[in-house]
Amino acid sequence: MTGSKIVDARVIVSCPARNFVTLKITTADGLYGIGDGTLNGRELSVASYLQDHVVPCLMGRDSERIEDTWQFLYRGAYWRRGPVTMSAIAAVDVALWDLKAKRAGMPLYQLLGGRSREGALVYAHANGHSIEDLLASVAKHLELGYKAIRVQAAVPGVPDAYGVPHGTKPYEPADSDLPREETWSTQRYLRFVPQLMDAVRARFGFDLMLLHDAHHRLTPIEAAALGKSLEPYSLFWLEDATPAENQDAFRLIRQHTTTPLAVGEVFNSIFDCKQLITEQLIDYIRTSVTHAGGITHLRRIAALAEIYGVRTGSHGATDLSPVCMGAALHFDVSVPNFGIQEHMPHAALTDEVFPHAYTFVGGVMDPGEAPGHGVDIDEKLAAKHPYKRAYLPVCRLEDGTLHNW
Ligand code: KDG
Ligand code: MG
Repeated sequence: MTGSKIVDARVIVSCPARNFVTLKITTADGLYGIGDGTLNGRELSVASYLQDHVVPCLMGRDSERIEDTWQFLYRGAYWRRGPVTMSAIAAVDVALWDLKAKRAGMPLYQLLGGRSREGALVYAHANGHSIEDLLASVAKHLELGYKAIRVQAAVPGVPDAYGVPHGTKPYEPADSDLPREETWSTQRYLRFVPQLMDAVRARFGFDLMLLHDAHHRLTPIEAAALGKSLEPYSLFWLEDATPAENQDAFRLIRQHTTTPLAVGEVFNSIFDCKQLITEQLIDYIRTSVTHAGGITHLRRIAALAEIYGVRTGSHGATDLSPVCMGAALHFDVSVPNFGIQEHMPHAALTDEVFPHAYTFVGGVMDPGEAPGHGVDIDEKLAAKHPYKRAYLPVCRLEDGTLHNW
């Protein structure tokens, strides 16, 4: 093990256009691997978890022992699961997979069993302040080559619909120094979404794969009604119809609609989706490399999902760094039950700080052939962009209630 012994592990917190937590692990022979531990709005908690509690345990360990290190960090801590813990474990896990693949001189997907497909189908975000605005955004994304598009538009009479940009700025949900409070009307939303889908299908037809995100804002029966009302528009999926702490809720939604269901961007372990998968209550599981314990744990979730005909559709918003995107694409091209990958392009400055081998062509992304996961970090440039506190918004119903779903 001499060469593969871990001799350094550094946590790099930076804000090139948005906050990211990156872990860089170096071995005795001078190789290094990189992992993402970004948890939107709670970045410093993961940084501390890594710095104060994980890094000391990594020194002197054999970087080749990925599975044992995962088990050591997960079971050994006594306190299992949770987004902070699992994002920290993911940062280590992805850095170790990166190192192993670099040491083997192979792109990571080769270590995961090789390609199951030539590229990963991705979906883009089209947003609008109105239906017309949204249609223009869909047209723009079709021109860019996307075959699958998520559509969200401002709901008339609702001042701040989540998933829609403020003013002319690119969409970024964590946009304020303290949480901004938004007001939400489920009734207006439920009336509006079928009109929105109708306009999209009327303009662009049915070849386009169409997705929509309800952002956990509905009760089970409201979600069932939405799924039913969207059936004529043949969605690729309806995402996060309800929060899924209560996995039973999806049984009710499922009984009422054939609209395909996706959920899981906030899940961090296989136990969050075990019932959803084994009872075939969903069609796509959205767990990501970073928030669900790295490649090692995401492979377990995908393997369980495969048996039950559930496909993967990993979260890929900009708060997951290019390191996560790189690792996700290696996972996507290798896993047999891949469905789709979310693609929200990063800002130019983010891409500069994280040079990467992955590419987008014709609606599909490719992880590239560089050894490892193919994503690096320019630490000098990252250091010029220090952390800035930023929160996701908080949503209230019109009567002021915060937790009615
Ligand atoms: O951190 C939260 C964002 O990643 C989330 O709001 C984006 O819902 C989202 C999505 O589907 O990308
Ligand atoms: Mg979402």
